[in-house]
Amino acid sequence: MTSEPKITLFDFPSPVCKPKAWNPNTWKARLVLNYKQIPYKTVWLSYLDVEQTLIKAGGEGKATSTREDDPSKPLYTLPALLDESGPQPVVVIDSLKIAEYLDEKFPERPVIPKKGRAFEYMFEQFFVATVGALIPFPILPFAHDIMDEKSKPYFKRTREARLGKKMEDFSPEGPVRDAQWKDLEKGFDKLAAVLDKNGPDVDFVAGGPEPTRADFIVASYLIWIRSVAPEEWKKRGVDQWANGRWARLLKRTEEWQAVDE
Ligand SMILES: N[C@@H](CCC(=O)N[C@@H](CS)C(=O)NCC(=O)O)C(=O)O
Repeated sequence: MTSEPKITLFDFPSPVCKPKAWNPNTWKARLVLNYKQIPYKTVWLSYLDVEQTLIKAGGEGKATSTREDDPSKPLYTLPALLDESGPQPVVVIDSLKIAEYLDEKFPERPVIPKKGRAFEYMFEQFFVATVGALIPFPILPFAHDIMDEKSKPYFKRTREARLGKKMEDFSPEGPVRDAQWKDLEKGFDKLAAVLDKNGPDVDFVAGGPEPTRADFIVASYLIWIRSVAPEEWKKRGVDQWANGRWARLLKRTEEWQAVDE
């Protein structure tokens, strides 16, 4: 008889996507758990239930950011992890903190290696500046459409406030959307140009045979885009971008993309 896993990952479900995990931030944690072969279960939450669930689990005071509409209030975000293996439950919020916690607790198959650690930390900022910043306008409307019904009005309102536009105007079909996707391709090309410095046939950012968290960051955003906007993914030929580098990364990380649904 196998016992219930002691580790829980909190994630956002999609009633439409297969698998139902779609969010890039939570994928960053899921890929790490899967890669490290740590038994865990998923608890699926609506955006509206994140705060009360994490507080109830023992995460009060651990929010890592503040609400945009009221910076005096904490903003509880996913991914979050609950570890009930010890005498006291431990709640960890934030994908980087989760990776650090898991590497500490399960040192095998580290995702933030001891060597080149500074570069590993720098990579996320480079990724956000080069690629991440170009994603919200073309992708958020698709993300909105595939998420659970209860989350939709909250997501729409908060993302419209963040980006200063009605969601209908984020990515109107035609020249505006076409230009956004071209820019996104160029951003990914800039990333590919840097990764090419590792030499031909090297798929992973740190240059070794095993992935690190940096690869899981890139893979998480690719999984996000492909799962919420599959038609656009095909139409824009993302599989062919950067000589197939991104399609290759998705293939190479496929074994860690399992979702317990
Ligand atoms: N730096 C955090 C970012 C997490 C994050 O922003 N999560 C979003 C997912 S879209 C969230 O949970 N937002 C809650 C909300 O908007 O209320 C991480 O890497 O975990």
